[in-house]
Amino acid sequence: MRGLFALAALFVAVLGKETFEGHQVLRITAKDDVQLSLIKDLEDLIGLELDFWRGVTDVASPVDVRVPFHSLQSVKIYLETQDIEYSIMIKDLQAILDEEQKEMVSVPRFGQPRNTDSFDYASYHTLSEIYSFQDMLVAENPNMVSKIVIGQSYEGRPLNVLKFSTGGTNRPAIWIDTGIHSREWVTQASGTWFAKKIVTDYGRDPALTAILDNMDIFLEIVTNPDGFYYTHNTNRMWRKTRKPNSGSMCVGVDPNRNWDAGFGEAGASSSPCSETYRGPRANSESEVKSIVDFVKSHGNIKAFVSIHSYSQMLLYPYGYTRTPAKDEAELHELARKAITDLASLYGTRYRYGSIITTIYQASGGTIDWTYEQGIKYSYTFELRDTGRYGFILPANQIIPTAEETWLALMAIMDHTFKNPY
Ligand code: 0X9
Ligand code: ZN
Repeated sequence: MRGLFALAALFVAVLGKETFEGHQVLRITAKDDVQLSLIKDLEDLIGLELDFWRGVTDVASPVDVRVPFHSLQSVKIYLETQDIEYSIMIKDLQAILDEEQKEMVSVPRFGQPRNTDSFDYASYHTLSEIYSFQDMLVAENPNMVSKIVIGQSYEGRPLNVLKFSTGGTNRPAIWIDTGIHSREWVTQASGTWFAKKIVTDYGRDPALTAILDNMDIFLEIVTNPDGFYYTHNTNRMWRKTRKPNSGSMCVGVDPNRNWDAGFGEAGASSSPCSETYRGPRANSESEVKSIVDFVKSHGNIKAFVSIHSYSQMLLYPYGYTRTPAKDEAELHELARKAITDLASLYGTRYRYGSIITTIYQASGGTIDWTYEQGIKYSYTFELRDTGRYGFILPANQIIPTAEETWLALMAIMDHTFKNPY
């Protein structure tokens, strides 16, 4: 069995892209704690090569799992024998990936866009396209936008952050990042749209104008560039960083388990082959450490928003502990306002609350660390959808997703601006 996987990996290395022919995404619903732990047992069966898109939590929340073709029969028989309910969310993953690829190449492009007005916001883009988008935006708006390189990825790519500023020195600031999990493509696409929205709305939207006259905004669109490059060229389903793990054939660390907040506690894996591998130590990933250094040296960040997909949730700390955040009441109320604004556009419904009570226990997560650094308005989004397409959200949902999310971001930024601390 092992040899077979190694051979398959070698094939991919030589021939290019991994395919997901016959892979299905199953939604599994436990009806009691016994069934829940039976589902949990599946996580440890490495040979099945399961990929949990939505992890095992409690009886109330279903589990979404990508099952490779070679494991489908065993998994289905296992579930059926234990009388565990499941449905098929995605019948053939490769079919929707083919659709995604077709959209990326079929959209008429008149060569590369020459400016950010002709950039196609309704399509997914490669790493180099997003990098050149960032440079165009800076060139077009030299008085407002600059590019800061906060570090390098493991493979040596620049970690670019766009700074939106109308002046001042070390003004109070808002941080937004997208794409820390590389396969969550709607997040990098939304980040690109947000960047354009900020320069367009400044001077037009009074609320944003007031914010930018007093605060800076930092936006890291491609927070995990190695992973993102890999999703385009080798494995669309890649989530982690691309740093090799010593003593293991498995590559990468979950950059949302690598932060120094509850690091190593329950809610992350110590196994390098796991999708939620926490890494050898906190901040072992330069993609994480670079943000940590930036946040510390800046010292005046007042809101920190880390954007993921999917599930449609707006979450605040904590993820690693059930102890409520000391600002829980205010964070909860602001989340309610933000998701109400979000829903006003297309009716998209979000759940909200602390990470541990709303999604699942996750240790070493970004916003637990930022909150413990004293950044009160620490939030994380899980954008569209709720599982119909999961991480493969069709490109025609990019703009609606970005538009509605922007309303929630504005609510958070506006509150931060009006409630200095
Ligand atoms: O498991 C995670 O890291 C998050 N879900 S995802 O599907 N995007 O991987 C949930 C953890 C909650 N924290 C954040 N959303 N940051
Ligand atoms: Zn994520």
